[in-house]
Amino acid sequence: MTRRLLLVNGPNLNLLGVRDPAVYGTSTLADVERIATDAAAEAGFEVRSIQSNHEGVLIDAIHAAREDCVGVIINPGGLTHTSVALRDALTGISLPFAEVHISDVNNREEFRRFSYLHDVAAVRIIGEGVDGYATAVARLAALIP
Ligand code: CA2
Repeated sequence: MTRRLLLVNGPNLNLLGVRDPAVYGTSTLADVERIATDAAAEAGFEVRSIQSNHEGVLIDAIHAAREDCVGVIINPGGLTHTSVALRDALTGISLPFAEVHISDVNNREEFRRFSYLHDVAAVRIIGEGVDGYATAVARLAALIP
């Protein structure tokens, strides 16, 4: 049976490639999902993708991953900096997860420097653009026996 990773993209990431190319580049969410899926296939995994602008929908998808996934790759968008609930969902399912940020959150506004996931993520990839999703998949896959 192919092992599965859940790819989670949070609020506003549906706008990728549509607005703000100077910060986030020109790739779309579909491109991101393909990059992650291809990297996962290289490592022998398949990917289920979800993007939502609603915190509860993201939390439900993370809970469901407990049933049939072996790890999670997540770009929580702005929820990175605000959401204890998302942190609790991710720690609650006891699966290793990778936190991805397309932009260099350490060199933008001060409020983007703090992440509620920073001390519980197995892998953190920051500021590599959309290729960071491939790095995150490879690094996470390497941790999964
Ligand atoms: O750099 C990242 O990947 C972020 O997680 C993206 C979030 C931002 O709130 C985080 O601080 C860093 C924003 C999601 C994308 O928002 C867009 C808005 C307009 C156009 C394209 C994307």
